[in-house]
Amino acid sequence: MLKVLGTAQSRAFRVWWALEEMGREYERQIALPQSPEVRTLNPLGQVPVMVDGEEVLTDSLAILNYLADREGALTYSVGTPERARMEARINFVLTEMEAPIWLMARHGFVLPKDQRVEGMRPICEAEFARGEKKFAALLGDAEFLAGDRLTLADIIAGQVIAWARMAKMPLAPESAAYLARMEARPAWQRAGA
Ligand SMILES: N[C@@H](CCC(=O)N[C@@H](CS)C(=O)NCC(=O)O)C(=O)O
Repeated sequence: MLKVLGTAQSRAFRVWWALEEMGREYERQIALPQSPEVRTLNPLGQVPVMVDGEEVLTDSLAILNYLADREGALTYSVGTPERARMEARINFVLTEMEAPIWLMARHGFVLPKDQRVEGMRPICEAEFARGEKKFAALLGDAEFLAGDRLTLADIIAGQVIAWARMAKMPLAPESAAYLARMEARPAWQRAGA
């Protein structure tokens, strides 16, 4: 059976959520970044790590693409404009929304104390707010971020906005409403249970 290592607060959640949406059976192994069991599988020590039989896969986006392409779910066919548009939105979320939150987290609690830089929070909050404005413009009145159904773009955006709320960032109304829609999905709830 597929096994995915990580924690609910980590990027492993997005893989668990996608697997729940796909209705795939899998095993969750709670494992902290840089723990011995993670380092054995991933020299970077990062989660998520997915073990699929003999194969060990790392990086949340690589894992999500692998699963979605294999299952023909939560994505569009390779070589179509819909796929390119979905990937553009994923890249946008990762670079303009996830990156500032992750930078803030790194300097807030991830890095060893002597490597943290003071004063990152206001910079990262402002960058995230800029990203949120663009997110609201991309989303418009749509329910989902890339097309008329849930895709990997939502799987990533949903978790990133949930991280922002966890970090007590003030959410724009559009992001808050979008997050509420994602959190109401039974698969999200199962993934976080
Ligand atoms: N690009 C990677 C980043 C993975 C990553 O940084 N994971 C975090 C947890 S969410 C981690 O393990 N950090 C520990 C470290 O970088 O040492 C992905 O999307 O999976």
